[in-house]
Amino acid sequence: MAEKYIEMWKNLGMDIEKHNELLNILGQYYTAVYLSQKNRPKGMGYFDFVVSEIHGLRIKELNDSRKEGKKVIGAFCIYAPEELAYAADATMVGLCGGTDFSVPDAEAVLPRNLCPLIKSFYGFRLNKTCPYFQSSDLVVGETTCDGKKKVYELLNELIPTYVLEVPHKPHTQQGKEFWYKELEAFKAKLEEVTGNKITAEKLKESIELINNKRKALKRLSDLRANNPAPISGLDALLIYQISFNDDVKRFTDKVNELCDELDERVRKGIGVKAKDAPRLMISGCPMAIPNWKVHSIAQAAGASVIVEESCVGTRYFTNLVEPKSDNLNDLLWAMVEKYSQIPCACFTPNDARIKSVTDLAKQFKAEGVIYYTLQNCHDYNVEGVKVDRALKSLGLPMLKIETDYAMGDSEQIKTRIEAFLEIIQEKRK
Ligand code: BJ8
Repeated sequence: MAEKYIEMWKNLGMDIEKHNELLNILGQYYTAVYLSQKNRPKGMGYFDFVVSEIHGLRIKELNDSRKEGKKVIGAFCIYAPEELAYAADATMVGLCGGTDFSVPDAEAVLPRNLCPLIKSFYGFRLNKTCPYFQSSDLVVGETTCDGKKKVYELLNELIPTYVLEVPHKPHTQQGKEFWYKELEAFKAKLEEVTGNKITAEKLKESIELINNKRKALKRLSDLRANNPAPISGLDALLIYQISFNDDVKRFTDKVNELCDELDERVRKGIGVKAKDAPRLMISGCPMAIPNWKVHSIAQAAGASVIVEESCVGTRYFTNLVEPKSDNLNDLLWAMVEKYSQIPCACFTPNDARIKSVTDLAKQFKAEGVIYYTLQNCHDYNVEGVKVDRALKSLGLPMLKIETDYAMGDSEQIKTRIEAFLEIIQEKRK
């Protein structure tokens, strides 16, 4: 890929040498983790192609559209209201970092004991190896956890950063009214940046566009409840990750095509793991691309990963925006209702998440839950106490894994997951 896009990357101000280093590492990692899997659905071919062109063709598409006046908005959270961005005729892309490649650059500025997701994205902006960052006209942060909130102040020194204030009790009436005002303010910001007016008609269209994407992802997720699961956890995770960067309409069509193939697999009883493979749910912090660490270890240990209670997972697509009418006010209120149902651990109290974990465990017939928390993520780490209690009441074992993006603890995680799978096997007896 490198040669034909070098001019484009130079024009984006990227560090070409360092970026080549990154591409080499990612290419090898992807081949080892993904392309070595057996019995993958044919439909994964499209997503492999997207990954192979993730810094190439997709960036070219974004920059071609920028030449025609379309803006690119970068985001870090599923609370960033993408429907508004598309209604302003902009494109929204995910900027969360999922690799330790950029962490040392961030650590030259930031404290080391900070969440790796935050260090990773900030490092990417510093070292100029993320073409999505380099292509963004505006980035939108949000006041979820303290680490992100403070890093956005520093990020604003490097790229225009707009911060949405997210209510920490979003399900209350007061929280909803506050969020409505934030949506209005963000709408005005987008209109200013893009020069386009967000009309009711445009917003209705973009709500439908994004709802269709969420529906396709939910369809994919629901298919994994079958035994055997027709697609691996790794492949499903990859699709959820790509959902933040690919063209929305094309992506939705491709996910639905893949689901047609998976329907057929389910009818024929074709799976990627044996029917008696232990069924694991993963719950916790989001796994930004290319964070495939825990899934690949669990899969190699013999587990079938069947659902992710995560923002790169069910939290993103469980609810839709469902307006009561076509007027702008109702459309915005429908967005308020949808977004206030995302159970992020930053919120309090967050009983909806505990319920969601237990509901999903039942729906997917999970036999065990890996509670995944990134180092220094206090919100998910502490909330693990309540999740553990709720799972215990269902008689389900939970394994808590607190890790970062480095591979140094892989062996230790492997040993712990293998022991966990043995506990599940014992329970079956
Ligand atoms: S809605 S989960 S995407 S904030 S950055 S909280 S891992 S210490 S990402 Fe998130 Fe939105 Fe919530 Fe979802 Fe912890 Fe790290 Fe903070 Fe993180």
